[in-house]
Amino acid sequence: MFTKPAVYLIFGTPNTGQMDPLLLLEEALKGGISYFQLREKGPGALTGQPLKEFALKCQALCRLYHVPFIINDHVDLACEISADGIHVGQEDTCAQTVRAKIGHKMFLGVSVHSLEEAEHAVEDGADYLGMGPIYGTKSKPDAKEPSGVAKIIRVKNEFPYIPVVGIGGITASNAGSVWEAGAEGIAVISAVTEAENVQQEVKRLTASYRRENV
Ligand code: 3NM
Repeated sequence: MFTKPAVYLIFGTPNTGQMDPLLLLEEALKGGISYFQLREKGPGALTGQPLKEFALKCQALCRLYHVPFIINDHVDLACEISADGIHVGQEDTCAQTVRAKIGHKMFLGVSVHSLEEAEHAVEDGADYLGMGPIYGTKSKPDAKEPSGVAKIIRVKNEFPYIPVVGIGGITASNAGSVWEAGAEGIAVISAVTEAENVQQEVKRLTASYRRENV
């Protein structure tokens, strides 16, 4: 997994403003995203049956484009609908518990903010790490202080084989240093959800790896 350069899109219905979230997802899939994570959090987030129905629609779209579908935090839902992966943060269900529950049927991503958290996540069986926030972000009100790419470099030094995805305030214009730090992927919310042209923005994010302008 995580063939470089991976462009990993994250959103939930509270992130998509006026735009129909399924339309947004389809545009992003057409643009060539590598992964999609449904992160249904914050004011107005769907829960229960409406969340399940929405997740199933996202999953169906991702399958059409052969893009892995990952669910943030809702471990039971992810198991029930057989998502491709689960992503947990430090405040969510503990990674070790999730790994024990899902075995190796699904992949497991863990958000980390320090080398120590990365060490624990690897011990707990994470398949990849989300490391952030790299830059300032307005998409996560309780985000920690941005720390640039230094921590990615440290984690890649210690764990060269675990894929790392940078997150937090990443755009096509500032992604270059995240790739240079050794990240396999860049994870974004607002760069895509707030783009005027979603397909084009995904292409720009992908091209940032080769420092190309598209
Ligand atoms: N997790 P945007 S930062 C979901 O640091 C999330 O773990 C973060 O959104 C972390 O691309 C973040 O709009 C928000 O900045 C990313």
